[in-house]
Amino acid sequence: MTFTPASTRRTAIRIASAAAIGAAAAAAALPAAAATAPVKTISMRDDFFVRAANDATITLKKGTIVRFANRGVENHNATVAIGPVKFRSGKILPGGVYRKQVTKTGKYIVVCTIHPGMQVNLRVIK
Ligand SMILES: [Cu+2]
Repeated sequence: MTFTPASTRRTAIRIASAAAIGAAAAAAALPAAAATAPVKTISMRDDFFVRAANDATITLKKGTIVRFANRGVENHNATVAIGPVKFRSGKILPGGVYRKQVTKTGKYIVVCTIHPGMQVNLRVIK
């Protein structure tokens, strides 16, 4: 299949439009109050949650939107094993992101149920 320069241009415009629509849909999915909320990205690799070596617990302010970003090549998930609010991401594909706004203070132990030992501890403070 060959592309003329004109069809290549159209394709590029379509892709840009789809990206804009996707971003708008993602923004609409979050509550209005979340628009100004702080965001903390926690990367997931094969097979661990990325955190500073000397930081056993990641401390977050209540209201923070946590982005669990799968930067590995395997599927992962973020599931609260122990915590004041239970949430489970479901399968996060490589390159995928799961967002969760933490609205209750306390200690959360978040695991990936696919990989035993894959865990991150969160402390949510006022
Ligand atoms: Cu995993």
